[in-house]
Amino acid sequence: MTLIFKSNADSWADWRQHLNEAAPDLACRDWDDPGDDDAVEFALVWKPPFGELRRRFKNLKAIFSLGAGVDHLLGDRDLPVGVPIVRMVEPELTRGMTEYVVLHVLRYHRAVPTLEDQQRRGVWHALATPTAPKRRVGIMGLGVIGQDSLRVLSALGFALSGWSRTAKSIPGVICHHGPEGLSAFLAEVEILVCLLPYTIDTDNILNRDVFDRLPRGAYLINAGRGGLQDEDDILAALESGQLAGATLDVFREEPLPAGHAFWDHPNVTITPHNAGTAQAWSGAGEVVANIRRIRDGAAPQNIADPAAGY
Ligand code: NDP
Ligand code: OXD
Repeated sequence: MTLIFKSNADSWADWRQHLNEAAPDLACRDWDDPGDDDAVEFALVWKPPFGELRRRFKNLKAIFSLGAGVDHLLGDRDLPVGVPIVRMVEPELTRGMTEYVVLHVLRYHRAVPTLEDQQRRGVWHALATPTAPKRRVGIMGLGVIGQDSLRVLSALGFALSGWSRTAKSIPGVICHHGPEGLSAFLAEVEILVCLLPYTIDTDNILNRDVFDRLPRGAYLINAGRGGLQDEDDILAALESGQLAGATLDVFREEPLPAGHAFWDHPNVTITPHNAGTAQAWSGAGEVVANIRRIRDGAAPQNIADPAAGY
């Protein structure tokens, strides 16, 4: 059994160590190492060059994404045919995403940007801030990460809404779904958190039309994908005051180009696509468990659906 690894964003040494510990019988090799490509049955990858998986590895049994999102794979028109693509679902990636969501929700909820501005200007002014039950947070995307974020926000007492593609029922959360449910979802949301995958249906979904349906002065947090956001519309909504602030982890072009208007916008917080990262010490076991399922003739867990795009 051989696994090939490819990523410019994850540590090969780390993953190799933890894969070896979890499966001593699994030979692991880096994409650029010499070896027999026909022996490779599994690929663990982040943004492999388009066309290469199919061209090089004729005997693949599964492609494991190093990220929860699989848009970096499904965008490849020349993928191996009939090989399952497995999303990265591992507890520490989920935990990191939840940490990010809670951090930035609380930051807006407690008006930290305004307090920091006051400090810079030497102003002592005790802002009145409501407590969590009087603040409605809305999450777009009620999958693994959206639901874990809701769990922690719920423990903090926030009023919660959610939006997904198919209908959901989550205790303590007002759930909406589909394009027909979007307006009702947005109407009351003061802090909008986007945790959607990037698909044909979600392309540019964070646009003026959506911002206009939020209460005036709402906040946006996007940790899904850059392709979900219309960046000119975000700037216009910030300019008009329809959005009071935006925290963005993902961008249409990454790294965010020098000179982009987001860089020094006073109401934009930028993080460099590091909201959550799969941890080798935790994720390797998940990958190996799926490899064992495949070896036992079962289907791996967390297969992406190419038709749905996630
Ligand atoms: P899941 O596949 O578990 O959940 C996706 C959710 O999005 C589901 O609730 C799904 O609806 C919903 N959805 C998909 N398409 C639509 C649509 N057209 N309209 C409404 N809802 C839709 O994904 P995860 O929670 O694991 O991850 C979500 C995304 O987070 C990833 O795809 C990735 O882009 C991003 N991410 C970003 C990271 C970062 O560091 N910035 C790190 C990790 C992930 P339904 O429930 O009905 O299927
Ligand atoms: C992911 C990511 O999808 O890191 O996991 O963006």
